[in-house]
Amino acid sequence: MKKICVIGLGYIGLPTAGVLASAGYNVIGVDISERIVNTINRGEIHIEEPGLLTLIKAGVSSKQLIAQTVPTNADVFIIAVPTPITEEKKADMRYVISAGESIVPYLDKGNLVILESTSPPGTCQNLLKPILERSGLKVGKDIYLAHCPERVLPGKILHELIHNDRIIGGITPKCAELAKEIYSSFVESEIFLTDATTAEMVKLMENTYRDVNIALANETAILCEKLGINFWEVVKLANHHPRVHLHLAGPGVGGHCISVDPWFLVEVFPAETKIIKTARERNDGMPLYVVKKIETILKNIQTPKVALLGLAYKGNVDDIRESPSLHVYSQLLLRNYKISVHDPHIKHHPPMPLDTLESALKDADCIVILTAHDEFKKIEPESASKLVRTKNILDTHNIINTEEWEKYGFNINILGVGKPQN
Ligand code: SAJ
Repeated sequence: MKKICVIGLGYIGLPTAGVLASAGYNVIGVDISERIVNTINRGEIHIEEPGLLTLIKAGVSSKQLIAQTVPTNADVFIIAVPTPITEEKKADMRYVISAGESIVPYLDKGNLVILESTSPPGTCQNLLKPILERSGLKVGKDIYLAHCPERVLPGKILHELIHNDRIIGGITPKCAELAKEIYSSFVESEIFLTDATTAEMVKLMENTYRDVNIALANETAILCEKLGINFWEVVKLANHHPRVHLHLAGPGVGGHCISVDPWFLVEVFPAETKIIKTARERNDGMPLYVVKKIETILKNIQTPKVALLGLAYKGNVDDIRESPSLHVYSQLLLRNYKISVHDPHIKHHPPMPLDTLESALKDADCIVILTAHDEFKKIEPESASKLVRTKNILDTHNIINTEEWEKYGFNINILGVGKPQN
């Protein structure tokens, strides 16, 4: 069976290494972090994802999966490293470059290299191919290069890895065919082949589609507040139309994908990306919009304490990358509020102190739900009412039972719900 080296053992690399190991490949997982490598070799994991622990435990105990800090010779190299953005909103390709460079000494005739990391259009052709060819081997002739963008949803990664359709773009058709052989070992749905730049663009447009639609939802929520009507009712009713799918408003767009990927297009085509850029700015402005709402709620309270519920960027995950909660937190700090933060999915996040639910709510003047964790839907308004100092709640995801909270005397504020105008 072929040997596969997976470079980068994060949210995508680790589950991919796990499913490849369970498909029978000899998988070498490579990560620059010794802590991560040691964790995996103990049969443990460093991220929260349903089903992942069992998968990795099985891979490690059957010796199909071994982690190490440096690459090694293999038949296939899969690069799954982060592609963040810089302060200037440019794609930071340092990790892709160093991953590419790190495998050059191990490349051999017939090897296949697959880039999974989401990347600006042209990355395989113009960035990775020249790096790999430093080995003296020609892409498309001696070695093969394809882009197979990951498209899985955190929280559902294992299911989606197996059941989502995959797009594979090769530098040449043969590159794509060879990559398909690998993914066919675990993908149960369709695999579509194309060229590398098209695959890069497909991935970027999927997330841009979502970002633009979320921006539209956030803008609609703001309009509804001004109109004194309920955004959530507007969405429900509009979505009865067969060709309309309004998205949901929230405190902003987080995660390593949707809030990042559209910038890759803006960077390459600054003059043409008008809608994409405006949408990005609308979503990036939402944390401040939420902070302004908190300010209004607390305007008559001396030295107010705000209880922020949810640090993760979305419900039921422990991922805080680009989380709108971090922006809300730092904006509140600037305003000298007392702040407590509770997130049942995150144990610690230095230097920010995390509280238990009880200590977060204790003496709070406003509870702010920032993440749609299931746990927050179950908070008892009765016990909350006994802990807080002032009974204010702001729900940015419309997840609470407003009648119940009202019953216990709370002043209810829901993002997107305006006060009726007479
Ligand atoms: N959000 C809204 N309103 C919505 C939907 C989402 O405000 O109607 C917010 C969420 O709260 C969150 C952010 O958007 O902050 C993104 O969450 P998400 O669940 O929509 O997406 P991600 O970033 O976790 O994963 C996305 C997925 N892409 C698409 O759905 C098109 C996933 O399939 C990709 O693999 C992933 O990006 C990626 O890696 O690119």
